[in-house]
Amino acid sequence: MTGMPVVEKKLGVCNLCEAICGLELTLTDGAVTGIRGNPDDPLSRGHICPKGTALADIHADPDRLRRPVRRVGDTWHEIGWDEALDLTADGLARAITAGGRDALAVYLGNPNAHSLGSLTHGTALVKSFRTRNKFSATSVDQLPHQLVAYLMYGHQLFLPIPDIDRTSYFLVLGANPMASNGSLMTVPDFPARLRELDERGGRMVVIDPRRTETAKVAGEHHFVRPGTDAHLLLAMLHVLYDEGLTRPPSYVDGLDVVERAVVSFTPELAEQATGIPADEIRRITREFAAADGAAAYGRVGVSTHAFGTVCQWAVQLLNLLTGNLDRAGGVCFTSPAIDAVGTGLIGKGHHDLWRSRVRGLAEFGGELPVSVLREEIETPGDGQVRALLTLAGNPVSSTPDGGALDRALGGLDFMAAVDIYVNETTRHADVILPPTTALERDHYDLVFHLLAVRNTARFTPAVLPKPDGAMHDWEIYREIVLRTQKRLGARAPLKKRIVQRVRLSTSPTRLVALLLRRGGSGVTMKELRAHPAGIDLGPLRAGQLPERMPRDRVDAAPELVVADLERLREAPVPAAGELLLIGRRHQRDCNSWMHNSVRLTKGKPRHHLLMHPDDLASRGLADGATVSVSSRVGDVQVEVRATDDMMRGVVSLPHGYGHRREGVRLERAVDLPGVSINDLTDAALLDVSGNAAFNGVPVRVSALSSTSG
Ligand SMILES: Nc1nc2c(c(=O)[nH]1)N[C@H]1C(S)=C(S)[C@@H](COP(=O)(O)OP(=O)(O)OC[C@H]3O[C@@H](n4cnc5c(=O)[nH]c(N)nc54)[C@H](O)[C@@H]3O)O[C@H]1N2
Ligand SMILES: Nc1nc2c(c(=O)[nH]1)N[C@H]1C(S)=C(S)[C@@H](COP(=O)(O)OP(=O)(O)OC[C@H]3O[C@@H](n4cnc5c(=O)[nH]c(N)nc54)[C@H](O)[C@@H]3O)O[C@H]1N2
Ligand code: SF4
Ligand SMILES: [Mo]
Repeated sequence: MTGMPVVEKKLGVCNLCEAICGLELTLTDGAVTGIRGNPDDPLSRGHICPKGTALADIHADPDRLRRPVRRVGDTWHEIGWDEALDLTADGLARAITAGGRDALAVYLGNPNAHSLGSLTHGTALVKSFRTRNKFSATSVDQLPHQLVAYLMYGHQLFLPIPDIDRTSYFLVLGANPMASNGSLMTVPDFPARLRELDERGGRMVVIDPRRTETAKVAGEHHFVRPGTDAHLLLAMLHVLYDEGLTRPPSYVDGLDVVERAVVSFTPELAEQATGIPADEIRRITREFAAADGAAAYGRVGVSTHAFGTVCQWAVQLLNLLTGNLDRAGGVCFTSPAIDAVGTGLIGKGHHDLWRSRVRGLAEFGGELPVSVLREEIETPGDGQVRALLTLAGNPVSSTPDGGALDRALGGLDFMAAVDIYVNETTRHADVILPPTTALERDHYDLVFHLLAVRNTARFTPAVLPKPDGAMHDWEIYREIVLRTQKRLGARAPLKKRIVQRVRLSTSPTRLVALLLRRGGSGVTMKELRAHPAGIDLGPLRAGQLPERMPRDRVDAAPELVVADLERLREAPVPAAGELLLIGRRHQRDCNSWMHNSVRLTKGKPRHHLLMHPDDLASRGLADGATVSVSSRVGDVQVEVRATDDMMRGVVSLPHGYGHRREGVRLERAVDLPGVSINDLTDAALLDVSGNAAFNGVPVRVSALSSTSG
């Protein structure tokens, strides 16, 4: 049949990172032939990055799973959904029956936060297992933020967001929004907002061991020795008290404790630890305090390090003590159309209700630190993990000492994965259940509106129809719950089971409509459908505290955090010859899983170990050489690139590389050069919250087949 191609335009949304950009897609005869940013989106205002365009590649990728697969030895066989779901339920139920509830571990990966269906149905799935061995990307990411918000404000996600559109002083520690587009700060068009900040006469100051893309466009950048930011932040608090610059609000307890705690953390001590001159620390503090609206913000660089919790606490205090909490141009709380925090949809959190079996690490919000997963699998005894279910996660690539976890997964009795690829982790599964992908499902963002720099709401119906014989993630989750429970014998009363079945069978979209009605913001599903680009609800609101707080008063001095200052005081300085390893993100990488896209991986390679020329020279190494990098737990060989963008004594590798493991079915990715940084990171290096300390890992770099450091 011949004829003119049918060309349509449809609005979509990118779910790859926290920026949640609005998209305009061109479909030609039903296939995606173009993607651009939607200029009418009130939050993203037309912004898009190269990954947004690559959304079409996921959909078209021949390596993406479209039917469930079952592994028999080393070969994969496509099977039907019924068989796959039964296999999964059989395997999970068998493990639970044999070893008890805790014999099953669950890992929820990053994309769960970006899928409406996972958010509405994933919690119910995980809860239904009642296992203590619940893990997620939280403990390799933002756990310190959640713990601090819980301890200080009374809710794990009651987090103030930088009011970047009105601030005049933006202090950024350990974040690279020019590449990442923001995190715990949904800020889709960061470059444009930064330009506006500059035009207002404002200033961005960046603290980072690497002169990053963000540092290069900042008014000021300071190198900092990895893992030492807590010293800088505490010295800033010290200066505030010392120079009488504090003006805290009245609804705060514990400030006397804070004042005493920071006395000994002088700028001079901070200079020794961080490498930033004491006078500079004093100047930055005075300028921050004097600014007409200042916002301090610390992200992955200061969350995933040994003092992540102290850092996030000190960031909160810096804002609070200078009167910038809940202030226009400071940091504010969002007012989303569905307030998942205020309505209790997301629980306030709890801490240390139980501990991990082997190492005795505390849970937070029902999750254990994923750094203990390997030992829980390998250590025999009551409660040993014998089966694993991963939901959109790739912990072999993304958690510390992934190499050891990789080996441990091979020894499980059973593993199932809800995932769209056979990758470093899922290659160990007995069965993989692939859900529909982002373009095929409805979306409303329950998480990232909550964390955005502007209040907006947007509902996006699926761009493409659900293919025949496909299942949405929430439908897969429902089936796993129901089928596993059936095998375990129905213990709950009939009425309860009926309620559960109805709840699990209610679609995410229907739930969003109900939540909107309950939310009282005035925004309805009907209105959202009539305005598919999104509805603007205005700038962040100031002056909402203490009324909106989860509890009456802020606790400025949680015991757990204050006690951790002792460990900071005693933290060792790097040994001679030792370098400190940090991570990095590139605008065209997406954690561990978008490397099968030609569009994102062509061009100049970017997997290198970055190192200062002096550090290369002192080891007799040449720019471009393949070097050996070793840590306490492992070693890798990788090409090195000399750059004075690195601080001396610090080296950097990107995470999410190194796909060359046997059995991975990602044709393009496995050919990509690079190694996994997490073959070097150490599951023993942790923050007090249990969060992984990826940054500041001591390593030695040497010529190949040489032992000198
Ligand atoms: N050294 C070091 N390690 C790090 C970091 C670092 O900075 N340095 N960053 C950490 C951070 S912040 C994070 S969030 C974690 C992320 O690490 P993970 O939580 O493991 O998540 P991803 O690496 O994004 O892997 C996503 C997985 O989901 C699958 N997937 C993609 N889309 C879908 C979908 O729609 N449905 C389903 N079911 N599956 C899907 C992919 O195939 C892949 O297996 O990594 C952490 N690891
Ligand atoms: N393009 C792209 N965007 C992403 C992602 C991606 O993989 N690719 N991942 C998404 C996810 S899951 C997340 S959580 C966010 C993360 O968002 P960001 O936190 O903005 O991301 P990073 O680029 O990891 O920034 C961490 C920075 O900390 C620095 N750093 C390392 N150690 C230290 C230290 O000890 N002190 C200080 N001060 N700095 C340090 C690093 O050099 C780096 O520049 O990005 C999201 N967006
Ligand atoms: S910044 Fe890029 S990856 Fe992130 S939501 Fe926007 S288009 Fe997607
Ligand atoms: Mo993350």
